[in-house]
Amino acid sequence: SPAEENECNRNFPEWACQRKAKLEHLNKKLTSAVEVLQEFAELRDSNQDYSRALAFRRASSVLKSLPFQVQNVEQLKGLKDIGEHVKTVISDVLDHGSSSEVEEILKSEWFKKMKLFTSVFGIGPSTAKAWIERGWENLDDAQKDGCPSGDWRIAWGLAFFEDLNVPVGRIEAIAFSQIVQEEAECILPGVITTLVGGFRRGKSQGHDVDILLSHPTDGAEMGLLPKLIAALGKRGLVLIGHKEKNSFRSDILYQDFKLSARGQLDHFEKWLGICKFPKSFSTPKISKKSKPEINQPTPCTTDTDLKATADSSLDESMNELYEPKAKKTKGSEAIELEPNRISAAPRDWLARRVDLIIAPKSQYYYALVGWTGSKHFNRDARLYAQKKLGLKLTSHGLFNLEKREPLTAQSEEEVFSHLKLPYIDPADRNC
Ligand code: 8DG
Ligand code: MN
Ligand code: MN
Repeated sequence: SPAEENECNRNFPEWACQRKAKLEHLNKKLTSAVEVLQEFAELRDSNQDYSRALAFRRASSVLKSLPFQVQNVEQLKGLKDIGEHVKTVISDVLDHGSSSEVEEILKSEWFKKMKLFTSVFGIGPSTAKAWIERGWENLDDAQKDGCPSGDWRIAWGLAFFEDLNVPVGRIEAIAFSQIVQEEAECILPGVITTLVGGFRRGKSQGHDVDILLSHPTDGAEMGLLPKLIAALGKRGLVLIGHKEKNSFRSDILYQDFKLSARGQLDHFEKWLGICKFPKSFSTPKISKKSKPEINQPTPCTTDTDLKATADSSLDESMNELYEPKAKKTKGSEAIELEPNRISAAPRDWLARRVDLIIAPKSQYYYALVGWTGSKHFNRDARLYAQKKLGLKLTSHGLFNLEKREPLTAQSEEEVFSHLKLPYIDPADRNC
């Protein structure tokens, strides 16, 4: 009833991180319209401020958490994140089935090109804009140019564009993370492997596979990543990738309150890359014969010679193995040649984006919240922590900048209780 709805709006929690937002909600038609406006603003204003995009993001986040289906804009009375612009769009969708403003954006050549270009791994809005300015119409134009930036992500992102734009299924993601778990367990017994990102929020598909690794003993995780990549490489699962060293520094963290200019980026040791997922990953055998094999301990590919290379020398040899040969010659032509040759060859695997993140146990539960997302959940929780509690929240921890001390957590629940927030299940963080 209208009275109940008004009551509900009055009590509606101000922050997205205080609300439950499931994947399946009641206002999808409205949120998909608002999200087009958000995406358009995000792409257009990429080098200025995101405030317009953010306003749309907040509005769609509110719609996702509403306990009723909106049939009339009157029902939105009292909800502070739903402004006049959004109300107009919603009325249009409710009255005519679509919004003319949204339809115009979807039809615009600029938007179509920006969407296409930014869907390439390694391409953000500013590069996409530069490509449009050069008069490029499609990915062939970019291919022809031979990736002059020399960025391995763009070269491989273009070469495997089709594979990478087929959504990763949940079954594949689980199959891969089980292999990661097995290999990591051989290298570092007791390792904790968690499938994070959208899959942990219950999504059935994603654009990549995010896996967070840790160990009950703080510091034991050091040195795991290069060995893990080598082991996955030995199993023929690695195509290309790049390791980032841990760059977390508490002295810098405590210097000022600015929520990192790098946005969601953190300082964990990680590997961002492209893996080869055998096609069998997405069609797991269900024959009786294969069943017992699953429970048997899988032989490790990690053998003694692999262990022997586990020190500093490994970094060098790994780069040779998993980066384009051209890295040495610096020739842009060679960078482009290698991925194209591989992508054109007949193959029984799909290229898939994978993020492997290493967190020490002392930061693990914050890393878990951060890497579970959603991005908007993180953004909102960080802003809430700053504005409401005067604390700085990142994927590394929750910090009191005045006392110069972190609030440590031994569980995800404790992260929420430090934040004075009700615990929100990962499936309810799709805001
Ligand atoms: P999708 O892959 O299903 O499309 O969506 P997703 O899984 O929610 O997004 P994602 O881009 O894979 O990122 C997963 C979460 O990780 C997201 O909420 C943001 C968070 N995150 C951090 N630190 C970093 C970082 O340094 N880089 C990136 N890309 N994401 C980070 O907490
Ligand atoms: Mn993801
Ligand atoms: Mn990711």
